[in-house]
Amino acid sequence: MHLYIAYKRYSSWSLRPWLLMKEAGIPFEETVLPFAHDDSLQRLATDHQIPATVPVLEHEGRIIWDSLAIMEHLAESYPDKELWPDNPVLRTLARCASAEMHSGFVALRSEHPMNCHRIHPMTPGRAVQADLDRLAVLWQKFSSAKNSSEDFLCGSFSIVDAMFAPVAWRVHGYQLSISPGFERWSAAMMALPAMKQWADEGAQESWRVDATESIGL
Ligand SMILES: N[C@@H](CCC(=O)N[C@@H](CS)C(=O)NCC(=O)O)C(=O)O
Repeated sequence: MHLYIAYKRYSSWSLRPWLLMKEAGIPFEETVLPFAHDDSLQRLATDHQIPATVPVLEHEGRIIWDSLAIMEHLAESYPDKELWPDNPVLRTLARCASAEMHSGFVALRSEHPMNCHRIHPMTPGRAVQADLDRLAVLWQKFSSAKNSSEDFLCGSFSIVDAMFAPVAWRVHGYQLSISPGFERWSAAMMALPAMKQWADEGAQESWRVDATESIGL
């Protein structure tokens, strides 16, 4: 099992399956492809005739090239890990919210790119505020549906938490405000050993992407 990712400082899509596999205890090897600094991602894409984006998972001779497809593949490959919640109501909600994250929250994702090592408070614009308001509604939906005092969205950590993990870094880095429920979730996420490991390893990287480092200046 081999996961290709990009910068731990910046690559939000890479973080999702990496965090899921670490937290689930699925062993894997990893390679960082710094696509803004060399052509290693382009070469991987050409070799496999896939888009030049990360994450990419290589597993048992198969190539899976999209974050959500990778996490679905892992859920299917490791049923005992319960990567989606067992409860069907929560599972439906988790799938819908994960798909919504995958295709939505465009303003939040584009105006506040993930940067795990920069604190730069910003006032959200109208479109970003609408995304933050939507997150508060989603968190309330999970809170009403789950029967657990645990702070992850479905009680125990699952794919939907991994899907929203970069939002925890964005809210932290740009000092955005969502809701008390979101803050409890975010604190639980930040306390995960794998989130700390990701940030620590990102801090060791020397690559910088100026466009991301200068957001809000
Ligand atoms: N929808 C894709 C998005 C992947 C994506 O956009 N990844 C970014 C890194 S976070 C990327 O590879 N960008 C390459 C580039 O901009 O050249 C997924 O979910 O995997």
